[in-house]
Amino acid sequence: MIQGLKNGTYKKIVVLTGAGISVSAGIPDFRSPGSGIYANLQKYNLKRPEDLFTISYFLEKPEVFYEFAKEFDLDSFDATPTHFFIRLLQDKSLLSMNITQNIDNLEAKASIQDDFLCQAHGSLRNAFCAKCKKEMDFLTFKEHVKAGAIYRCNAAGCGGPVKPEIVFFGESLPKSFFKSMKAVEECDLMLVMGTALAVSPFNQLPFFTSQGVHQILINRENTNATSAHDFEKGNYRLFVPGNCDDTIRKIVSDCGWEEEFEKVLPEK
Ligand code: CNA
Repeated sequence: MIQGLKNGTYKKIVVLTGAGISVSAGIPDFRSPGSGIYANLQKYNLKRPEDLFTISYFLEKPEVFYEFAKEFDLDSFDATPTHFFIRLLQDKSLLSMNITQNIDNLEAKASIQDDFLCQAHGSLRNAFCAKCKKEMDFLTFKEHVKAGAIYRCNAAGCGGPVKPEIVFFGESLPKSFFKSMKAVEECDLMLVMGTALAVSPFNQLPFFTSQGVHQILINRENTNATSAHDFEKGNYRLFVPGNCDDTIRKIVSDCGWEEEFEKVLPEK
């Protein structure tokens, strides 16, 4: 399959990404044992780690998410070599769509254009009232987070807590996610990187490619919680274990793209 990248077999590549591709930037993922966010939430006394990102819990106790958000200034992180590899695919007109679960906006820092990007779980660009959905001022939301104060909706009679435009458990995905299905159906290669494929409906996307389309999982672990997600099964799937930045550098070298890759990487 890697050979197919080199010899130009694949021209409509869909790249599915998750929190693992931003780990080398310094942003923890959810589920990595020990270092993941879910393993480090003891102080919040949650019944389930997912509660922190669940809409019903947020409406009841917004202060917990606000306290958590105060610890993370996602503006301060830089895109990783893996993000820049996706940008290289874009520059080579091989990228059909990068569908990401990430909300950190590192794609923009790697100059991946909005036309080639679907942020399936939203992003940290806008803020909305969690109750009446009124758009609120994002900078004011950030200021409140910094100050440890809950920003409340100013619509008459509402007063709901304001949250960033990231999709919480229990909320619908943006329309752009469903639009991106066309790219999935038409792709000739699916690259899946840095995700446990544990969140539905995103984790259903690999089932919507045409029959026999090659799919490569680049991840520290196989996503084999269900056999349907096992990338070591089926002769059109390949699991490449390891850190995605390392695998990306190997692919770049195997394809002879080192010079082009160095050009898109930021200067050290
Ligand atoms: P996850 O469930 O935490 O899974 C991450 C996967 O990446 C795991 O299988 C890890 O083994 C793997 N992994 C970790 N580091 C690396 C690495 N360097 N190289 C290769 N693989 C690695 O996260 P998912 O993205 O699968 O779950 C979806 C959630 C996570 C979405 O709703 C996101 O919004 C949410 N999330 C996003 C961010 C972010 O935007 N950076 C951070 C944390 C969580």
